Amino acid sequence: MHRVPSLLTRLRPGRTATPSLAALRWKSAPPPPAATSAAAAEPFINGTSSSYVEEMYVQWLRDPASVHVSWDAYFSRAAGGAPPGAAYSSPPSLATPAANTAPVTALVPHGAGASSGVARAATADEKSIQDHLSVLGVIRSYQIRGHLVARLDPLEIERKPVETASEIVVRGYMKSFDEQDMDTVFQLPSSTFIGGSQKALPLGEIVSRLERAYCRSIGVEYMYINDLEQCSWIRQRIESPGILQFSSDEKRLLLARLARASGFESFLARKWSSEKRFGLEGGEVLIPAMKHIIDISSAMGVESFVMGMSHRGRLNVLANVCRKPLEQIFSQFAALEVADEGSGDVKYHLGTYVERLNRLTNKNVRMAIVANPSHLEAADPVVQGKTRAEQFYRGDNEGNKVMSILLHGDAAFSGQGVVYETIHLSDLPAYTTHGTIHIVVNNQIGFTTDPRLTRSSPYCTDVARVVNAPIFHVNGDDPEAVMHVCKVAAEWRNTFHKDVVIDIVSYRRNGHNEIDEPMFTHPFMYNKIKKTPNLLEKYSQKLIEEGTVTADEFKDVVNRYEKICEQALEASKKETQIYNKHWIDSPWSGFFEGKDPLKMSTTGVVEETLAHIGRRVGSAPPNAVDFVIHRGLQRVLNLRLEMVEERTADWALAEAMAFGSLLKEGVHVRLSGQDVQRGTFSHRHHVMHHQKVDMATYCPLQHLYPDQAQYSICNSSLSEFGVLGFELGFSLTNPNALVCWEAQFGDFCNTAQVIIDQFIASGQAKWVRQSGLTLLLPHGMEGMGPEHSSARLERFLQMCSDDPEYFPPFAADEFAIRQLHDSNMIVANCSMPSNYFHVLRRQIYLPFRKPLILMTPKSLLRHPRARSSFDDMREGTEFRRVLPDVGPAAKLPQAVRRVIFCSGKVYFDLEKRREELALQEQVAIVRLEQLSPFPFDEVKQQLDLYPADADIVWTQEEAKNNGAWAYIEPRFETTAARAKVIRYVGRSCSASPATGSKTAHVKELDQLLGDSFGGL
Ligand SMILES: Cc1ncc(C[n+]2csc(CCOP(=O)(O)OP(=O)(O)O)c2C)c(N)n1
Ligand SMILES: [Mg+2]
Repeated sequence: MHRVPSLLTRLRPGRTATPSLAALRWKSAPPPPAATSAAAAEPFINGTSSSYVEEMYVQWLRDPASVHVSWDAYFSRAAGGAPPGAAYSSPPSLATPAANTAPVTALVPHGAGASSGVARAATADEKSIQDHLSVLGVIRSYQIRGHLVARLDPLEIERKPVETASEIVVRGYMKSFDEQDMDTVFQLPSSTFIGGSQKALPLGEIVSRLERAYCRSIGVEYMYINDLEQCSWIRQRIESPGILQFSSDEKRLLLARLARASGFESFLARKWSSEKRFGLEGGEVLIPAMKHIIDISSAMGVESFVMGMSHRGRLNVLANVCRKPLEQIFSQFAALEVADEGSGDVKYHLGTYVERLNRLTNKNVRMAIVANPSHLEAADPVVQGKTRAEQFYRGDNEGNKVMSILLHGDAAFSGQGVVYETIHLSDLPAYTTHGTIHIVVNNQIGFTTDPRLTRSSPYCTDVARVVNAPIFHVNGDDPEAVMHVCKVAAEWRNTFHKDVVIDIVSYRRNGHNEIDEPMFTHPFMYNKIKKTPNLLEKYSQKLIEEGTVTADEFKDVVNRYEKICEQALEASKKETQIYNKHWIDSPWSGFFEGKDPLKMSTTGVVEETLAHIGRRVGSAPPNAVDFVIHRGLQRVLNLRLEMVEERTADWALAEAMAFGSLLKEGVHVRLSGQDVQRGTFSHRHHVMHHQKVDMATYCPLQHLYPDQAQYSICNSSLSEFGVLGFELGFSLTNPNALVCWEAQFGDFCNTAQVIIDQFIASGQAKWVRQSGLTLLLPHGMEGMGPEHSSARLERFLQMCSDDPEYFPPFAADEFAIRQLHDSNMIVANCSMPSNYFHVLRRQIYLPFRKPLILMTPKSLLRHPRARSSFDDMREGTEFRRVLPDVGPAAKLPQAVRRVIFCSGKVYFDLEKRREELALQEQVAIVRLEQLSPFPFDEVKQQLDLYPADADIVWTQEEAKNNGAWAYIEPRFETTAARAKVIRYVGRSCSASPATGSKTAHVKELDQLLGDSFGGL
């Protein structure tokens, strides 16, 4: 016989006044009764109860016998046309109740006069309906609010008193019940699975099953999910009786995995007691959790796992999830010389890649942990991009073979905006990875700060609610509960291909790192922690007590792992060097082999290819008659065809030719960013839109050649950090792809600064990881105000690693490629479409990969002089790092009195002014198209060409403290081997990148152009 939970008994207050049934006003007879507004206005027919009525109605429609007789009576009468209110008259007499089933009449209080039969029956019916509604309310309350009082905290610091807990969950719903009602059997609605095969349960049993499902070690948030099937799917896996039963084998495996997780940390603690390792102690259950997810996903067909995580527990994950050789991990603790390239990184940031057999599924799995900087959560979008790329190149369109797992700290998950930016990519067609499993190692602290001071949201995981991800909070000291939610999460991902979050509530046994004192700031918490036995101790005790393992067996497991660690340590001591390449997270097998790192062919293409691509991107879709295109677009297309006829290309056409020719050569091209399909400046138009049919589009670059590679042109979410990180990740997977990210305006890239600083500029040096990611950053002072003007060229240049005081002694024919090889990234500011064409193609032709940062034009897109002849893009042509003067000055260099060096759009302003001043013979203008690595050799040729006493000037349109000036000045001095070789002409230093006044802009430009030619 069921026992009523005492807390509920204590809670039950005086009964609230029940509304009179006669007062119910139905505007019309059902179906469906609950939908009517008058009914909804009734005190208990609203919200939850109205959906209950609807549910009862649906059930009744299917099978009248399946609902309570009172509902049957009501629906039958209502359906038979009973007038409003009348449908609620007394129900038919009830059948003999089943054992333990209280008939509705039994609920009528003693003393109700027998003579007032109708009134008595009406009262009974009223109570019955009220009770049913309350039961439904209770069930829904547990489903929605049960997590609020679940016993999630292993330290039990925040545990709520029993009474408060119940108030929080069931609120008023239990108030209508008496002690004796607890034995009353209630029909279970189809929105719960607590009955298992039983359709009805006593109220007390209903409550205790709900408590078991929702208020123990698992607190699940899912009722906000809009998809009913998904809600129901979760309910089934949380509520069904017996779901938390584990076999003896499963428990033993779990214990063995826990033993390894704990053993690893205690081994490191013993051997390197004063070394930082950001141990997992307190959250060791993470290891079996991850392994369980991998086992289950592997069984369901996943072959490759791309993972991202921060410092916490990283070494343990490497050792026990990835099974990275322990020797390699241990040798990171020794002060050994690095034997290969790169400046390396601390051991808890390094990436890894392993392929191994999953013992449980007997299938091979590949696991990569992406290298990451200290910047918490910054690797999230990188992991997603890498995952998506793997899926893309495998043709895994639903994520059945490749999946991502992201690990988070509680403080970082709630604090870092990139988490939101990443999660918001999860359902976008060009960015989805078909579901990520997020695991939060929620140790309830961030460095020294309490969650009460680090977030405003109730949970650290609330950000995931925006994408309707279910969130499983689980007590980390209940390892079986953790395994259960891992299983559900893995199955969820496999079923719905959507994100899911596991929040493992745990604690951090030590300080932030092992040499940090936590008692300074958290005396209360840490006194508790000191008294809390570790999980391995607790769980092994439990299994020994229940007879699943013997004490000796357990000891044996622990000792065996200890021995493995000892042996690995001995082996690691024999190592004399460490290799950064052992920690590559994205190996490109086959890419470098057989390649001469200093050889590269030219990047021009045959004219027929240029013309073909030009004609394709200049034409309407093949079925143009049916496909109505915008008139303005038609003009753009016509212009493109004209240019093809004239054998010229503007910026957009040259870009299409670069992309198209690579596609022809089998190179996947992906361009991603905000509004890239049309282009911020309405110049690209890679996707044409049917003007009469919604979503009917045509992308000519996808239809150039029958056997071409795929072209991905992806309008992104309005995020820079998330999307740039994603594209960086994408670029890591396949070196034979041109992956470009375009900023709407160049300066917006500063919201993605972490990706630029921590990954793009320094990724190869730290992690031996190359990337050919290309950034297109619209840049130029055009009177558009302080924002929208500067892509912050100076910042990129400042991060370039070429030495300003070192003129590389490379042979002339190898100078350019050697410099590129040794650089950390390339920064270019092209002034001609042909050079843009070549620099894009060069990204693929290089025998290695380097990030390319391109300042791209705005007004230049349509500048009549910014057009290139096909001759500059044909076979044999290539990217030109410097564009020398080709006019009268170059023809008679001895007569030149001034040489103006510049870069980008200002060239056209200078050229025009020179023409106006008729100074073509006196002034040479030289363009630096590639700023970094600095073309020392070609600049030297230019300096040598002109008279030694010629005035050498650098003109830029950016303010003096911005732009390329600070970068080029010392390099000119190195080139000329003398100080003050070049003088600055341009705007003064400025705090703001550009003026907000158009007039001031024009004046400033006039002034700098005047100064450029002044004194001649
Ligand atoms: C973006 C960023 N800001 C600040 C830090 C400094 N920092 C390192 S760890 C840490 C606390 C992280 O707390 P949490 O995310 O809960 O992870 P835990 O260390 O508790 O596992 C902070 C603030 C950082 N690494 N990254
Ligand atoms: Mg934390």
